[in-house]
Amino acid sequence: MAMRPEWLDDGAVILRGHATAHAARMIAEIRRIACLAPFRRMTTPGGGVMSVAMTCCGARGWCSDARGYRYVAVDPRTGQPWPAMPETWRGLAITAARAAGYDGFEPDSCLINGYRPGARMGLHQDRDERSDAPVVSVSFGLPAIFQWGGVRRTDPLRRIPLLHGDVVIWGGASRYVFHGIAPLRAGAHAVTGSCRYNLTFRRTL
Ligand code: MD3
Ligand code: FE
Repeated sequence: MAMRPEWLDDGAVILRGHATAHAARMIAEIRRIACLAPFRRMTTPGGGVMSVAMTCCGARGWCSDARGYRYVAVDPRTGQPWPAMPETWRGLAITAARAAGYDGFEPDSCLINGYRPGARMGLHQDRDERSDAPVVSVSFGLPAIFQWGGVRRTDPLRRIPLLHGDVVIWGGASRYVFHGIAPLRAGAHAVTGSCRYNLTFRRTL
């Protein structure tokens, strides 16, 4: 697989289209995972309901409810452990991290976000992981506008399109930047239909 890393910013690297060849298989695996751990829209501590639907695989999964945000080993919705992370997913995340200069990445969790038209993710930092290892993100389906700020909420935002197959590695100085996803525009994608998926590989401990 050809990899042409583009440096986005300190610590942030994008591999455009790196996952495209794996899309059909990975989307089938997302659907299989969702049979065991269904996509659900979580409640936030503020009492809202997220517009993005989520599920997880791996040793721990992210969850949000009235009590706050945390990683848990058992899916609160099913009472079962999260489905295993497919070995090929883990390999892709480790290889992408290495290409970005992060050797030894050992993801133990993958958060799977499902976006329908209109779904968005407000500006936030990812701070629920105990490790400061990088986060590797993989996008499939409809394009999204990624909003990328700085370490202060009020820092100016850049907008970068994330397209089907794009892989981004966020580490070092980029690990705790504020970021979000603008409301998804309606469309039809050949592989996912009217949907966008984003996978984020994380080290939670
Ligand atoms: C930069 N997901 O799940 S992926 C998230 O497309 C999340 O669903 C978005 O933000 C999505 O937390 C954006 C890009 C991304 C993911 C995690 C990051 C960028 C990041 C963590 C730290 C810094
Ligand atoms: Fe995030």
